[in-house]
Amino acid sequence: MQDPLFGAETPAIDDATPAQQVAQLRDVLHHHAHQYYVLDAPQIPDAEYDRLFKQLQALEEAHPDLRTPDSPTQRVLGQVLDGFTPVRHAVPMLSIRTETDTEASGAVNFDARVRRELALTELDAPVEYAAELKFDGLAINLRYENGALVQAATRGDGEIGEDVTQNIRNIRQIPLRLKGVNAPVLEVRGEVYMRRDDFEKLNEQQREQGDKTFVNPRNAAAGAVRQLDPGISAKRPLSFFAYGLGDVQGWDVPPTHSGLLDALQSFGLPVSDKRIVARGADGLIAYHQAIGAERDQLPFDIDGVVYKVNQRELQARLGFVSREPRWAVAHKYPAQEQATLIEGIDIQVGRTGKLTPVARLKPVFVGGVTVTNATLHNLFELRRKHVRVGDQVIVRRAGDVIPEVVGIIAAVRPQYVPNFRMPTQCPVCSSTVVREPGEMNHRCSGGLFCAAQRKQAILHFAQRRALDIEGLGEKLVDQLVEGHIVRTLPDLYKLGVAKLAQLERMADKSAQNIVDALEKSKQTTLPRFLFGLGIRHVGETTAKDLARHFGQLGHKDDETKAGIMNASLDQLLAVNDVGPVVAQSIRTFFDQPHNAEVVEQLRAAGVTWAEHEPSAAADAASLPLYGKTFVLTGTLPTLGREDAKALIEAAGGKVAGSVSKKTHYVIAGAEAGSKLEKAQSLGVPVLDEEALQALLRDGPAAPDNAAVDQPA
Ligand code: 5U1
Repeated sequence: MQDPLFGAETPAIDDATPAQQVAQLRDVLHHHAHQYYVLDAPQIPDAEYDRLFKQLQALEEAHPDLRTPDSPTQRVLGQVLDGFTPVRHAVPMLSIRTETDTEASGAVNFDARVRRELALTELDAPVEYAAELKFDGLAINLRYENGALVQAATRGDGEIGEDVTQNIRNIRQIPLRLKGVNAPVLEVRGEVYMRRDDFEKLNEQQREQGDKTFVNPRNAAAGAVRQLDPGISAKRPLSFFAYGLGDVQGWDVPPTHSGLLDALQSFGLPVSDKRIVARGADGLIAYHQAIGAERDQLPFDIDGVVYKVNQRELQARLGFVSREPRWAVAHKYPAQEQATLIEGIDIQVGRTGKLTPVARLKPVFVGGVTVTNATLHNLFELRRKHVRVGDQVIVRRAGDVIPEVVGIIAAVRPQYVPNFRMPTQCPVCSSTVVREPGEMNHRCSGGLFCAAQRKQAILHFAQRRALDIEGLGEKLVDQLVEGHIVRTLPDLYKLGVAKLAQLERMADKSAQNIVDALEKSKQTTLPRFLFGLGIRHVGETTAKDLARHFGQLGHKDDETKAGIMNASLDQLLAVNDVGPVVAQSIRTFFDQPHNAEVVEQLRAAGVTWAEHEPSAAADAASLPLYGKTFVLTGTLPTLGREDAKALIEAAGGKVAGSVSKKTHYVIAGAEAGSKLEKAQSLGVPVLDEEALQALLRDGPAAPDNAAVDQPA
């Protein structure tokens, strides 16, 4: 029999007593939930997890006395409450001193204070700190007794919080049972938060259903935790990071904070891997700057970083002032929300004709940049937020997400201003504006007749992930469309140096570069081409799936393209992840004669894709990395992540987001994180960029990859 924890086979539990079977199934399910939700490295298919889960449910049904609160089956239960029960914290939940000086001096001041309090002189060594992220969420105390989660409470006023156990049980990342520790009492403190992508998805859903949207991930998370109906709470995707302790009985707390975080992680709790041990003010400054540079790319909001004196013994010497420890500080970053004034509301027309109301703002510095525009999404959203010209509003800019108006500061509304109305004609081409029944968005009906849609369509086609036409940016496209030089995509390939050189601020050399870039872009791949056409709902992944699927039917090159263009709805529905909406959108696109014509004209202009494009199964199988799965981690010396991914895929390989036993290679660069550790623990070969290049050139050396070096 395979190891029941790792094998996909059913554990051999049939001979065991029901109690043993239940215990074994729980262990297996806890293990796989941890792999999936915390480590992002699933080891068994979802269907297998579901099967084991149902097996456990059936056993518990037959033997109710074996049901315990820490069973994985007990997560999404609970009843609608009238209110939350107060909980007195065994150890008060303290707050943290905030350093609002967002410059390096903030770290210098903290270090100086710590040294002064500890009576250290210049001759003493730098103080050691544990540095971690300051998550923008809601603080929670998790109480484990004998290893099982028995209670979760909010911070409240620090002395008395609220019992939110049944909602917290819905957070899959939070273990119901700790691994390897059975202390009579172990309280873990940390932050419940919502990832940015989960927040965007949740708001998109709310918008589609005409429901109220959430202001920011923190409010959405706090609302979900304090939701009286656990059924509603369970639908709000929450995450958790542990960062400290409350009451502890019967466990030897490690002597350093960094050691404590490592221990919590080993118990199966999620702890952010963006933590370091830093020495002195210089170490803190470097950390603050490095995380600041990465902040926009993090999958969740942070409002700063936290520095803690690492040695607990020194923490004890430093003590507290009011409710804040002297040994910790939260060093802030510029706020991601600011108040400003709406000076006007403009309408932007997108690639698909969608009309988006955009607030013109009094410039405001938010999230590290000056923002002058912010989306209001659509008329319904705008109305729900009661936004009008002249209002003082809160603007949010976090991550790569476009800035948005999250709400008005109602108290400062000036005198009566009429409600905003959507135009009945497109502000760009004057075509009729329509809104289909049940749709929240207004659209221009002008299609490619509309210059705004044409501009966006060209920029989409030219972008790096599509035809990658270097130099064809917004300003040039504006000139080309407004000067009636380019009306359709194929017109791009009629551009010559002489024509381009006549444009404003266009030197001969630049014109030649554009022509060269256009020429180069003609050698593309079918997925890039399909994505570049801008078919509604066809992103990069769907474009790849389409190319692969129709390629597998035996078509080559033009035949594959024709196969897609002529596919019936049923044939399209047979493609991986293509549902009715996407299939209909593809059909509608190619049913329009002018779209089919654009494709033919692009082909006639010389746009082509390589014969060995991995769209045909036979071709794909002969590619050097066919059937190999890669995971990328860290920063490679010369290749960007997208470049490395494109090279691997062009050679027939696949790039996955997490490491599992099925991963063939992990490509690791500088500052590789937990994925590297995971690869090493599973014995997955780890390569650097040079080895990747060799692999791309020569393919795997031997069937068992024996020649691949494993870095120490
Ligand atoms: N990462 C982290 N966030 N945070 C918040 N650590 C941390 N520690 C805190 C708080 C309020 O308080 C302790 C220093 C008591």
